[in-house]
Amino acid sequence: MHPSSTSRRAALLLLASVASCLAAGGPNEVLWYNAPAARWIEALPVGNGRLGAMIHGQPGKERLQLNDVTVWSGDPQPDADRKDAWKDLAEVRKTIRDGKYDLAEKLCNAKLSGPAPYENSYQTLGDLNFDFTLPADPKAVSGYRRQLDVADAVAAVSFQSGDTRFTREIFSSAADGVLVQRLQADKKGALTFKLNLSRVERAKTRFEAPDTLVMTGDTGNTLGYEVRVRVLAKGGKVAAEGEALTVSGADDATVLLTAATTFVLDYDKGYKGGDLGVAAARLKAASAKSYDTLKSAHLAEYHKYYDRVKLDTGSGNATVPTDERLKAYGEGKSDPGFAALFYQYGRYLLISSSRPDNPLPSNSQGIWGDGLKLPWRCDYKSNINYQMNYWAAEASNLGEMHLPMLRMTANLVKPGTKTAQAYFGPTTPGWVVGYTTNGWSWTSPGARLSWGVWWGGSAWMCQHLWDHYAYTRDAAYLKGAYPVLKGAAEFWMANLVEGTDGKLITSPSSSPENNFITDTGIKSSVCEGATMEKSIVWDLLSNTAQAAAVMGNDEAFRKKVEAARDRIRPPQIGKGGQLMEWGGDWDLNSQDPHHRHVSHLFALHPGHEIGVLSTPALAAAARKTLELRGDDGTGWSKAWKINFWARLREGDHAHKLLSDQLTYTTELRTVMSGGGGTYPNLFDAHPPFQIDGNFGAVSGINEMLLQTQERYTDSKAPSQDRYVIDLLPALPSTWQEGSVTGLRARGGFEVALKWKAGKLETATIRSTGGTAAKVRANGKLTDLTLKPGETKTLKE
Ligand code: FUC
Repeated sequence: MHPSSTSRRAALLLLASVASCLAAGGPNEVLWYNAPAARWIEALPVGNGRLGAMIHGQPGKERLQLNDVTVWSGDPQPDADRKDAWKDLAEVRKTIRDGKYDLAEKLCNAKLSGPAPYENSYQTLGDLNFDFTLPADPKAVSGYRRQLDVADAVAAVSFQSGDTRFTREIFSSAADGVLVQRLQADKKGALTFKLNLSRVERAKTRFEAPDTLVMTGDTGNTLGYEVRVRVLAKGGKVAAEGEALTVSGADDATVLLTAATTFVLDYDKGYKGGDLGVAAARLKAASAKSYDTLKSAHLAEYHKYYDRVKLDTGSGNATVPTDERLKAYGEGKSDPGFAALFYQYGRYLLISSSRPDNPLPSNSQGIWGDGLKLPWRCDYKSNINYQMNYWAAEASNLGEMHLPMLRMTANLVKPGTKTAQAYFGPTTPGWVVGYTTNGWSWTSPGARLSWGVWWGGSAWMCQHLWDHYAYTRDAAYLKGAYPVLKGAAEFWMANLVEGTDGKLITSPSSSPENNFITDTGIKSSVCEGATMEKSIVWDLLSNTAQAAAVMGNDEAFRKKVEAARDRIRPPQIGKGGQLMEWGGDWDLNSQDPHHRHVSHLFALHPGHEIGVLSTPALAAAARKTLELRGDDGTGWSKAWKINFWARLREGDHAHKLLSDQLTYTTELRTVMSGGGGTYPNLFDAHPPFQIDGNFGAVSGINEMLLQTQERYTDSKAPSQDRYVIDLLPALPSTWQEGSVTGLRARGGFEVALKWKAGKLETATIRSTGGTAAKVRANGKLTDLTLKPGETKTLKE
């Protein structure tokens, strides 16, 4: 029977009032749904950087899937390099120089690859399972709402069962190191449930007290973990029954969960030594605080980061549930506000998976992996994915969230030194990392081409080390980071080879995961002078030289670095007008012209060697390449293309890619081309779930609104790095009116912008340490000088 219109109205009013009392965020800061998550890709993530949970919001049997960023299987593999591989390097290089690319590929696979199995994976920490006794059949609940308020980092579930309304609120607090869930009902004594902790393997549970369950276990020889959960109930009874903790007839209950592992990010200690006692200490401390106290501390800590950026891209279709909103968006419904939600959700995900003191950075599923063997081991693939995770960190005013990535990069120096010497010779200076790394600081190459033998990882990671300085101007930080940059630069200065044109290139060199066919029909994935590695090395040497100039105490080295950089073969334009991917002009022969990697455009983004205004011919070639590659791809591939088109100053095309990415999908199978899309919980789909696409899209939106990669020399301070602050370089025409506050610019500035009728109206620039810049607004370039802390407003 249909409910009468008055009772339907009453139900809607109730829902609206529940919604408004639950949500503090604006309409474009809340993900909400009117049904529980039936699948993991519908569940909502919370995290305090390290400790995460996926919330399904099932009324009857709820599963909180748990994660800790350090839970890696297996053990470190310090001897995964091929011993004495360097002895074969000269032969491989000669084979390539002789044009025997197919043979060179075989040689690389046999002699320069990684011999060790690469099997360790990031893993789930386990599950916290609830079995609720409700007044009515759990399938027959009404007034259901499930939401994630990204402005507060609080998830909530609310529904009516029989005559009782139940509400749950969950957050993962960095302030207290605890996952907190409050369960409430609007009738006294209505809370009756059982809970237990479980993990698919290698776990034991025990009761510490009738209200406290403990799960301990390991993932191999190296990593041990401990999870503790305690229920603090008002009224009713709490008891231990078999494996489960039972609560009967409570008025209100708070469930606290803590975790600890033995992981420490320390190569010399073998990644062991973390104190499992932290879980008990945190649980005890949190148990002594009220729910309200825990929540206020969480809100204060989270708001400190989240509130720095506000984005308004226009009104939105926020009155429909988020999964329907996503579908409608894909079907073409105008919803400019949706971009702001996706943007702020991405910032939320970064804060929630990469707090400043995280022992490891956000991995390819952030911290939210469900299973023991996750896609691509859920590692830190350094041929795009690892770096993309952090593209948005600085510009989105979350520079501290970058720190775990910067620390892990520095920790790769020791193993990367061994790898450098094994593959490039015992006297080779510096350190190197290839296509990937993992929780155990893997630096070795992979088993074979077209992915495993590529050496651009470390130099690309170093771009992040430099950028943290470029945005923050933190001189003490730069002093610590400089030796890491210098080591990466020294490695490459010793290992660039002279091409037949006398220019410096890398060899053997590949272009991540792609291959080529020469004009004579040789198919291979290895040549000399492929574009990406040399563009990355150009970037590394530029940044290292600039770092040396700023520090002012390594002049002789700075000069050598600049001289080497200036000898690197510049990007080449091929016969199709495209930017050449390979050492030869073979792009047009490709059997896979729409390949998802667009590695050879590194110099356009995230590099700065190519720019529309600084190198128009190369930028036109990059544009041609993007046309040839097309807009298809995987999630991260589309996200990268948003950034590329923004750098080309074509906001509408950038926005088209963003819209393509915001296409509803539930595909879980691995799709390598023609994929992409967004899951109902707004996680990016490669498919499968890969969080790089979320972060890459945030970066793409930053690049539409503000670009600061263009450098210039300041005659008054030639040793300083100076940048052009480019306002609204790629504003899409659908965002006619809007504003943003709190974006960060290289050189030490914070920028707020307002635009109307697609044109900049005002820009407010505050110095966060920077004193000079050039500002480009509506095509005009002007000089800006500010004192530290000073603000100027520019009106058009
Ligand atoms: C690289 C990409 C894949 C995937 C994997 C994690 O190998 O080519 O598409 O993103 O990393």
